[in-house]
Formats: sequence, structure tokens, C-alpha cells
Amino acid sequence: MTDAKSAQTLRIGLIGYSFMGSIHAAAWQSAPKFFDLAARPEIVAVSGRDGTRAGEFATRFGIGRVETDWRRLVEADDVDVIDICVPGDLHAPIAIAALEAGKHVLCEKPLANTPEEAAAMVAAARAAADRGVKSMVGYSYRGTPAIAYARRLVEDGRLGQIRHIRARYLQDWIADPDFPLVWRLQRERAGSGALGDIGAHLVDMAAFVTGQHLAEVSALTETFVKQRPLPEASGGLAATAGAGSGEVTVDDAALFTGRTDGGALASFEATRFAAGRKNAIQFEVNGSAGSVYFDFENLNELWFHDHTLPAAEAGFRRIHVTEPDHPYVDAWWPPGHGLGYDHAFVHQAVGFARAIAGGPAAAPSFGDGDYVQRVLAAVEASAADDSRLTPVPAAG
Ligand code: SOE
Repeated sequence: MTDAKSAQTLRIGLIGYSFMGSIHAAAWQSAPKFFDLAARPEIVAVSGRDGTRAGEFATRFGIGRVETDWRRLVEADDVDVIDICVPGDLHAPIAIAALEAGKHVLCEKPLANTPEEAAAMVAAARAAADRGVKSMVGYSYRGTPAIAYARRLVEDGRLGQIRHIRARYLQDWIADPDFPLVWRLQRERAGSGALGDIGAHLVDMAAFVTGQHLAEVSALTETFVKQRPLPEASGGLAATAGAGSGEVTVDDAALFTGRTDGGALASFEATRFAAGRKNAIQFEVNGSAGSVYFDFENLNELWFHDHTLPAAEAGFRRIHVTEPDHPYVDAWWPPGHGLGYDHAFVHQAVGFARAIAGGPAAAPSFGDGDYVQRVLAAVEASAADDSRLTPVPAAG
């Protein structure tokens, strides 16, 4: 971080080249084209276990160097930021090694596979912060304008005292029992299933929007399909089935309720078996002065009900979150044109680049990621305890 080039360039070492690797790469490359940044992000190297696929990725994104061992990037003198886009079992070892080597770290969500790993990562991040090293976890939906605007309404007091948080993340990409046993369905790689992959987003989002944190939870989880065909090759969401089968070791769906430190009652549902729902992140927050409702399948809209209006005039109205006054929007297209899934990752990259340059603190922090991890662990502990369930009495 000392030579002349690094004064104008933020040199990224990207670890992972699948879905998240691609969207992070595109985000780093878009960020300086739409936002003013002190240093221009440049992906100087990509690392992935399969050198051929990593090489193809590097060609596609114009990245000059390919490695097949992430340690090369952590050790490299010409890398300022390590961006971790690989399965959860590698988050802690890579992040801790990178922070100890003085690299800034952006880590995909969920932060870790266990609360113990998350705690070790937070400790490494705190020690590194004393040396000016920054860290951030990728709860990317914080950068979706409508979600950021919902938070602003809560901060401005437009919802009053929060009473309810109702959040659902619904997908259907593994509803077919023949969908293969990809890494996200293996506990040792992913930590948990729908809970950690998409439920984690809900837990972070609820805290981000309302400023309240869960103090206690009660949960149910289920694995509907217990055996699946093995994948033909190690693949992500688009994998094809090969020969043989294996056990699914994570939840397919998770349902939980909770009470927040601010006295609200909350409910959460995360599933990949909601046939017909693709990436439906739906949340509603009800307060004493108003409510907001959001569905990611219409991501440029936020529904707001002002409960202080006369009942005859009140009611949910649709806000098109596409105006220059809405978070992030003024950096993009003329009013009204809307943003997509990928823009939130650009906003995430911008936030991290600015934090590194001395701007506002990087958020969400590893501490925020650790909070989510502790909630996930509490949900799993609750779900594992059947004694808590009250049987419905038999008829007559
Ligand atoms: C797959 O379930 C997935 O890609 C998640 O891992 C992401 O975090 C979410 O943004 C979309 O769905």
C-alpha cells in the first residue's frame, strides 16, 4: 500500500469465481464509473481451485493474474483488499490470514459457519482495525435503495414505536428433489441451509431497517428432501445431477419467531421450497405511526402507510424508489428508471472503498455479521429442542 500506483488504485484480490465472484467483480469494475472514489478499484488477481475456470473468468473480466491457492493472494505485496466469495468453510481461515497480513477484507455472508469462527473473525478484525485495516461482511441487500429508504423512514420516526417485524425470504431453486447435492446443501461447507444462506439476510435486514436486535427466538426447521443426486461437477445454483446420491445435511426451510431488544415481536421464514417464488424477500414493519412493506420481486417499490393520517385518507401507497432523493439513486439513471439486484453490490463496493479511504465506517461490520451468526445458532438450538413443542391434543 505504499508505492505510487497504489495511491490511486485499490488493488483487489478476488477469491472465488462463481455467482458471487462474478457479481463482486462486476461491482468493483462499475463502482468508479458511477461513484467518486479516492482510489480506483482494480482486480489484480483472481484465485480459484479450478485453474481452467478461474482462467476463463479472468479473461472475461480482464484480470491479469490467476492463482489456484488463495494464500498467494493473501501473501501478495500488490494486493490491498481480499474479497472472499467462496463457500463458508473457507471464510474464517482466509479472513483471519488476510487481516493478519494487513489486507482489508470484504467477506461474503453469512460471515462464518459457526459462532466460534465468527468470534475469531471479529477478534482478528478488531486487532487489524488498530492498524487501520478495514473489514466488512456482504449483506448486500442493505444497498438496495428501497431497503435503505425503509431504514431512513424508521430513523426519521415515520413508523413510531416498532411493534412487528415480519420477514420472509422465499426461493424455489431446490424444490425439485432431483436437484443435485450442491455445496449449499452440505453442512460442513455451508454451515446451515436456507437458514444461513437466505434467513441470514432477513436477520441482518431486520436489524438494519429497524435498529432493533433479536434478544430471544423460537424456531422450527425442516429438511424435506434427505437424499439427493451428487452433482456432476462442483457447481452452484445451476448444477446438473451426476451418478450416485448423498445425504442433505442442512435445513431446507426455517421458521422462527423472536422478541427484539426494542420490544417488537418478529417472525421470519426462509425456504427454497416456495414453488413459484424466485427471490421474494418480503418484509413488513408495523409501528405506532405507520408501516412499510417491501417485496424484492418489485425491488424499486416500497409501500408506506402513514397511520397519522385521518383513517379515511390513510392506506398503503406505493413509493417508486427511483428519485434522486432516494438512497444511491442519483448516481445512476435519470429519475424513474430503476435499479436491479446487481446495483446493491456496487453500493457495497463503494461503501467499502470509501471506508478504506477514510470515509464512514464500513458497514455491515464483522460485528454485525457475528450478531447474525449468534441468532442463527440460537435458531438451530431452539429447533433441535423438541421438548419445547406442544402437541396438539387429539380430537375428542
Ligand atoms: C442463493 O440462495 C442466493 O444466491 C444467496 O446465496 C444470495 O445471498 C442471495 O442474494 C440470492 O440467493
